[in-house]
Amino acid sequence: MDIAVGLKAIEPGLQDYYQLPPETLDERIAGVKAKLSDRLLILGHNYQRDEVYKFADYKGDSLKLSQYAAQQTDREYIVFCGVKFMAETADILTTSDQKVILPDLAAGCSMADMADIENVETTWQEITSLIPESRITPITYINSSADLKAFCGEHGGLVCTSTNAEKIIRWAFDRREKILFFPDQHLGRNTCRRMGISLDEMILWDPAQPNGGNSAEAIRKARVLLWAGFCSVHQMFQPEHLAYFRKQVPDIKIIVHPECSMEVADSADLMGSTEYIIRTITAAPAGSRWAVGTELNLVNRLKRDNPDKEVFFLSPMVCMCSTMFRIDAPHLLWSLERLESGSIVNQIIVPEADRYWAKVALERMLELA
Ligand code: CIZ
Ligand code: SF4
Repeated sequence: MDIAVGLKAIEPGLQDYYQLPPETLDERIAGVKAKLSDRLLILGHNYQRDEVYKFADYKGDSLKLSQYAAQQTDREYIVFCGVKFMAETADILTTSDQKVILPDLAAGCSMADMADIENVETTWQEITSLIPESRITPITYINSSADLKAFCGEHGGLVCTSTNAEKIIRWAFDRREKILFFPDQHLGRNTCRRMGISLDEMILWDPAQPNGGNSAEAIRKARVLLWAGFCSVHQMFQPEHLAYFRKQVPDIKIIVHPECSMEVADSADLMGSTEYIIRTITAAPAGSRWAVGTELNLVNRLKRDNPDKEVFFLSPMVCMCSTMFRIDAPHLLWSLERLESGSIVNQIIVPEADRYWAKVALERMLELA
């Protein structure tokens, strides 16, 4: 915590909030929420720390949160306890009078940063010099910046989340025979394999190399072009961790997120988004045993909420998303009290140039979801 305090002292006035005891932070957050009442909506992603998650009016994965944000046309302020691409999505889907606030602007996503518009445009030129654009659909995981969503919208593509990736990929294959999937290779590969697409129909696209490191023939032949991005949190889960639980815990069921590697996903019993993981464990019979491969805050919450089951974290390492972790009670209170005093801090505004097509890409997804 002390390291975090040191890093966070840069915002004017924020440092004082780190001197407050947890009870005071709680009381004051609850106080501002009561005062701003219906003008305010706090959204909380499943990976958030409990100290802020407990104040969220609505909780869930990025799909649920974006659908909900789109319906709340009467809330003036939407404070997003999550990461930047989620706040951008909320800004795109809400009206121009509504303000979306990210309590700490450093809450990004290292996976989202693995694809940027210059690289994606270069990639697209390389691909479409070999294949007509009418034969390939760009799909971006929601974990991506707004300009990449706009790119997909403009080129006949769309957004997906871990909850709906299969549906979205099916939609794309109904229209065109190939997909370019970014930034997460694992979600793309794991989902396509479950749809019966074999590994030899997929190529990995390394944007640092000409033609992604592939021959022209391989590009012409592939059905699925997977951007070489990954989540550093989920890639920490290893097949040995699954082997350990299978050996040590009788009747263990292993459930993992599709951002895990193919080797991990293949050895697991079940794979799905955070909402799927929560639903599955909540509905599981008392006494059942689960090892879960996703972000640690969520797994700890599952343990607490399911005392009649045994829930284990799948790795001996601490697989915590350090950017999700940045939204803490001092930042939440700081941004709320600024709002209360009439000044908006850390507003997320998607540039007009990206807004239209990013919204098209998101709405295509939301219609299918
Ligand atoms: O879609 C999301 O919210 C993320 C990033 C993970 C998940 O599976 O919920
Ligand atoms: Fe990004 Fe991974 Fe963190 Fe999710 S867990 S926000 S993909 S870095």
